[in-house]
Amino acid sequence: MPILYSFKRCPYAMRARMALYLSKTVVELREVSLRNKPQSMLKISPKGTVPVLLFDDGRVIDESIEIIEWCIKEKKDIFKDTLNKDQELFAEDAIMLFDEKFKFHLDRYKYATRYKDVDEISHRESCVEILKTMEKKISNKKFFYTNNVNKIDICILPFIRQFRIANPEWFDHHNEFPKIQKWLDNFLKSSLLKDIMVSHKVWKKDNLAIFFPTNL
Ligand SMILES: N[C@@H](CCC(=O)N[C@@H](CS)C(=O)NCC(=O)O)C(=O)O
Repeated sequence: MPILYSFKRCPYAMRARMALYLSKTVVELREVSLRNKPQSMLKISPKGTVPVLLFDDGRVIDESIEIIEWCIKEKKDIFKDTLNKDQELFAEDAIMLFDEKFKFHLDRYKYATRYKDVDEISHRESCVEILKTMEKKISNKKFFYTNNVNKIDICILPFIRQFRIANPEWFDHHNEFPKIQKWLDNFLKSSLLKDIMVSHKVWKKDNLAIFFPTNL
C-alpha cells in the first residue's frame, strides 16, 4: 500500500487527498508537522514539501499535480464529466495561475506578519483580480464547469477556501464575484471536503498505521 505524507490544511495535500479519494486509492496516511518533518520523508524527498506519495517499489511522487495525474492515469474516470478542449485548456492555465500567482498573493495577505513590508490589502486586491477573471468564465453548474467535481475544482478550491478563511466576513460580503462565492460554498458543504479533512495526530515512527480514505 502506498504511503502519503500529508498536512491536513495544506491546499496541495488537500487536492492530492481528493484525487486519491475520488480514485478510491487507499493509502497509509502520515500526518506531518511542517515544523518537524519526519526524516523518512526528507530522505525520499529532500525538498521537504507535502504531499509526498511513496509506492511499495520505492517510486516517489512529490508534486501534487503529478499525484492527481497518477490517479487519473491509473484509475481512469476519476472525474465523471469530460471537459471540452477549450475548457481543458482554460483549466490548465487557471491551475497554473493559482499555483504561481494566487498563492503568492494569498500568503502575503493571509500571513502578512510573516513577511517584511507587505501591504496585505494590495495582495488581497491582486487575489480579487484573479477571482474576477474566474467569475467571467465560471458556469452556472454546481462546480466550475460541471455538476460533479473536476480537476479544476479540486486544484483551485482549496486556495479560495484559504482566501476566505483570512477574513470570512469580508469575503462573504464582497460583491465582485458572486458565482465564485457560490462555487466555494458548494465545495464547503460537500461530503468530499468533509471526508478528506478528517483530523489525525502527527505521525510518529512507531504509531499504528492510519488508512485514508476511511470510508471505503
Ligand atoms: N509544488 C508543490 C508545493 C507543495 C507545498 O508547497 N506544500 C507546502 C504546504 S502547503 C509545504 O510543504 N511547505 C513546506 C514548509 O512549509 O516547510 C506541490 O504542488 O506539491
